Formats: sequence, structure tokens, C-alpha cells
Amino acid sequence: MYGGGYIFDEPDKRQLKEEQLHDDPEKLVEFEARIARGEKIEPGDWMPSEYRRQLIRLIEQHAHSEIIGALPEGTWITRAPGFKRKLALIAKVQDEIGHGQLLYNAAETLGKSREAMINDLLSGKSKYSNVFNYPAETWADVTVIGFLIDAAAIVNQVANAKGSYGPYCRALERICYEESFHLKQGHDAFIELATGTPAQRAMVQDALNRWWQPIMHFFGPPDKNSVHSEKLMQWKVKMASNDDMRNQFLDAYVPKIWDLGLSLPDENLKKDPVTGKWCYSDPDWDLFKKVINGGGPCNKERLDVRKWAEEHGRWVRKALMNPAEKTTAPVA
Ligand code: BYC
Repeated sequence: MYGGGYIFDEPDKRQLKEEQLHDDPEKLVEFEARIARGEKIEPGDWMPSEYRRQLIRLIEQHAHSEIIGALPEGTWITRAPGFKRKLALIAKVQDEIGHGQLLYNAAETLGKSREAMINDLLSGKSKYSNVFNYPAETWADVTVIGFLIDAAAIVNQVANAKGSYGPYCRALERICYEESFHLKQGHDAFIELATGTPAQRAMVQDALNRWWQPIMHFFGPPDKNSVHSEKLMQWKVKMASNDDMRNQFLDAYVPKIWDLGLSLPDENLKKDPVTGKWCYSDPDWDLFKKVINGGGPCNKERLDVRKWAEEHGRWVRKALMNPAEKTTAPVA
């Protein structure tokens, strides 16, 4: 347990039952037939232990990404240019935390407790999206996150909302409505800079140059190196491969960036007129591995902020769980 167990003292109460760890071959055939018919799998239904394990891994990582993802933009709330941008950013950051809640709820239906998930995030056992381990240095970075990272997330989530696990799909549908608003405000702020003064254009170009590689990494390793895609696609958890999602994103958003007269830091980026697929330079996959395994520029800072929040929110959780008990805020 993280930090010697002083954040959450409760053990995971919803351990998987022993019998669920051994898959019955007949049940597996029926389960796969249900998936093939396009049926949704619900929490009480029989499912192979590997399906459960994979879903917990993926949904939990997604939930952590929302919570950690709120941090780079959150630091800009007080510095957002003007009242309108501040209001939109406050609402967006609040939405992202709400997405985390929806996703933790969905993962809990599979038998892992919220406490265990948070502990795994804080101890570094669980991953979260690579993109949130980079600093948001300028206001232009916030516009790139709101426009392009939300766009990338939408490509992934619109596809996977049609997947097989009911609670995850329903959470994704709701999240996509809100992300569409985030994308619109991000696009609007991005256009404002791209069509602004030379200094504003230079600032947004610089942000694009720095964020492009992390965005290419966002969709995961190339299909040939993806560990989980084959099984997840067979079970309709992932509805498109990493490369297909990356290609969909490039198709929809590269023209919008070029239309604004901005460039992307990849001279090989172009659409192949014959295959309709985008060609690009291979992003640095060693760097990707380093970042997702704790070695990015902001991994430590991000987890330190979450640890601080858990520690300083402990008395609030205690008060909520035991309203009759006298609880006081610790003296700072
Ligand atoms: N970052 O076999 P693969 C948002 C890991 S938040 C980190 O292809 P898979 C927002 C992968 O976990 C929304 N790790 O994996 C919030 C695996 O490692 P493990 C973020 C990554 O699962 C606030 C290994 O690499 N979206 O939008 O088949 C503000 C092998 O990869 C990444 C989601 O979280 C990565 N980018 O496919 C603004 C979507 N990519 O677990 C915006 C949910 C790969 O074996 N996740 N890895 O140790 C997914 O859809 C899938 O997990 C992925 C990867 C497509 C990302």
C-alpha cells in the first residue's frame, strides 16, 4: 500500500472470488458468442478472468489519466487570459475530475476498490497517459491540450464507446459529450492565438512543436509492438488499433492545423494518396517507454501533487465516513 498505508488503511474488500480465476471453456464459448452478436457484458455476467483483468487495467489507467490530466491545465486557471477563458477552464478542469469519478465507478464494478486503484496510482504501479507528464509552460500549451489532446481522446473514446463492456461504454458516451465542448473551447482559443499577433503565433507554434511527439505517442505503440491490442480487439474492448486511431486523428486534425498556416515538426508527415493513410516519422518510442514508466519531465511532480491532495483530504474523507465523530482540519 502506498506510503506505508497511511492514505487508505482499508484493504481491498472486493477481492475476486477464487472460482472466477478459472475459466470454464463452455462459458468462454458462450461469452465470445455474445460479444460476436454485439451484446453488452454487464457487471453480474460471467466473464473470463483475463477480460476482467484487462478491463480493470485499461479503465483504471483511463481514470487516472483524467485526474492527473486536470493538473497541467489546472495550474493555468488563475492565469488564463480574461474572465471568459477562466470560466471555461474552470468548467473543463471540473469536468475532467468528474470523468475520473465516472471511470473509477466503472472499474469498481469489476471488483477492484477505489482505494486500491488510488494506491496503485500513487505508488507508481499503475500507468496513466504519457501526455500529462509534460509541463504546460505557456497559455498556448493549454490551447494545444484543449484542442488536440481532447481531440485525440475523442477519437479513442467515440470508437471504444461502442465496445462490449456496458459500464465503460456508458461512461465513455457521457464523457464524449463533455469532451466535445472541451475541444470547441480549445479550438477557439487555439485559433485566437494562431490568427493573433506575431508573438502569439510564435507562442502557439512553439507549443505545437513541443507537444507533437507526445500526441503521436498518445495512441500507444505501433500495432506491431502493441501488447494488448489483439485480445482487446477480439473482445471488443478496443474498437480500433493504435495505428488506426492515430491515422484517424491525423486525418481529421492535421488539415485544420495546416489551414491556419502553422507547421508540424515532422517533414515526413503527409497523406499517401493511394492508401489514404498518413506517413510520418517514427516518434521516439524509447522516450515513450521512459515517460510511461515514471521517467518523464513531470511524473514526480504530478504524483507529488496527488499525494499531497490525498494526505490533506484525509480528514474530509474521515468526516464524511463518520459524521458523528468530531473531526477537525489539521493545522497547516
Ligand atoms: N500512455 O498494448 P498497448 C484526457 C501502455 S484523459 C501511457 O498498445 P493498450 C484528458 C499500455 O498501458 C484520456 N501508457 O496498450 C484528461 C501498456 O502498458 P501495461 C486518456 C500507455 O492498452 C484531462 C503498454 O503501453 N485516454 O483525454 O492495448 C485533460 C503497451 O501498449 C500509452 C485513455 O486513457 C499512453 N499513451 O492500448 C485533457 C484511453 N499507450 O498496461 C484530456 C484509454 C500505451 O501493459 N486507454 N501505453 O503496463 C486506451 O484506450 C489504451 O490503453 C491505449 C493503449 C490505446 C492508450
